[in-house]
Amino acid sequence: MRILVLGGDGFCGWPTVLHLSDLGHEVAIVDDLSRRKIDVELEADSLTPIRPMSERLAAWQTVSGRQVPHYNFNVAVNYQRLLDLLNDWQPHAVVHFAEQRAAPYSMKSSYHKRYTVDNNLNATNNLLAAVVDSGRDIHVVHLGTMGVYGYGSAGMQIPEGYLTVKVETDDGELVEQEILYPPQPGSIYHLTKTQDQLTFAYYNKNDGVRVTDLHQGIVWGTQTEQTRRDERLINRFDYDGDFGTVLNRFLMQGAVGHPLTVHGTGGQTRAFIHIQDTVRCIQLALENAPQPGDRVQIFNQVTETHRVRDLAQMVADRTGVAVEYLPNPRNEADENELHVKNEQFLNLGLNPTTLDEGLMAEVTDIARAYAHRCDTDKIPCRSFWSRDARQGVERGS
Ligand code: USQ
Repeated sequence: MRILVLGGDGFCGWPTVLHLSDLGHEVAIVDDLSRRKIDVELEADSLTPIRPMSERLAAWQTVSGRQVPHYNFNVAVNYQRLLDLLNDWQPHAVVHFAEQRAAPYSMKSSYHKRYTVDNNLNATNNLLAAVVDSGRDIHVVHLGTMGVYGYGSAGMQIPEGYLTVKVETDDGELVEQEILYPPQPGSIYHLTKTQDQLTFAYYNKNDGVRVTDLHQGIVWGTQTEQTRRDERLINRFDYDGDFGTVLNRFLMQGAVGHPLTVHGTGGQTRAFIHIQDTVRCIQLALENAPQPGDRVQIFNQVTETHRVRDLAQMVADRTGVAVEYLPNPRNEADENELHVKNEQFLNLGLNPTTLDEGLMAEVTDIARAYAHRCDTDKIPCRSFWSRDARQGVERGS
């Protein structure tokens, strides 16, 4: 297959590119390197020493013998370049990661809210409009988020995208309908992903665009089979207060002896997946495309759920570092239950990497190995969901 990966330089995009290329697919990257520019803005680097794009690609060619071209432009802005590329390169599928993906970054200021909305919504709309304009039957695979659902339910398992509801007609008759699960975004970033869902539903209905939307949980881990092959291929590892996600932050904090930063009571339950399983899920989604005329296909891309405080305890037990309960900079429920369906990927053959297997390897191979690159000043979360949250953190309560 010819597969264009939008956002192929990022944390999920880069290992996906290598995984698909290694399988023998023809892969090309579109990426404006905006994630690296945000590192400059935040004065925070990946814990792992990621190499410049040209060096990464040259290393991959040396290691695998495969060439991956890189096109440097912004899909949210450069519509014509995107359309020309679809027409010239003629991909069978496009994997869309080209969105700002950090909830805290999206909440930092009105600038960051507006940037996230402009970038994410325009990237998705440009892609779909270009697919239609090209007249080609291109399968769009999008990386969405579990956060579109909120993190609770009315006591049932969160379904994979669609909910069957019974509504009463004017005659008092009960009729069944299938609707998108009611969106409940918890940040401006998550809001953009809920809006993406409507955009997909519209282009699917109006133009028959074939779309798979992957509602992914929090990714942990760093390396995949391919990124491990040469240090120049190493994946990024974010630990700062904006882009670092909870489990990878705890692993790094454990490695450098920093108290583990639990927000609030740590009773938040979230869904997780290892980066190796992410790339496998993208492969499975590409291999199992919806048929022409099918509605948007939605998979929950998660393998296990955990409470934040339990994760902190797990890392504390393995590293001997203390757990610290901090005022929560976010506006989120203190405690929640989370039951999520994920049968579709399991039925397609996903064999999950579990925390039990991978946790200590991650601490030693990555977090400890690169601990000398950590700037502990970048660990605290300095993005607040509201004035009250900021004051709470400043008061320390
Ligand atoms: N948390 C802590 N301590 C920390 C960092 C986070 O207690 O040091 C807590 C947060 O308050 C939150 C939970 O851990 O309750 C998860 O936070 P996170 O930063 O790991 O994840 P989140 O902001 O939700 O976003 C991440 C990715 C995003 C993806 C999403 C999947 O950045 O791209 O869509 O996970 S999900 O969470 O399932 O919506």
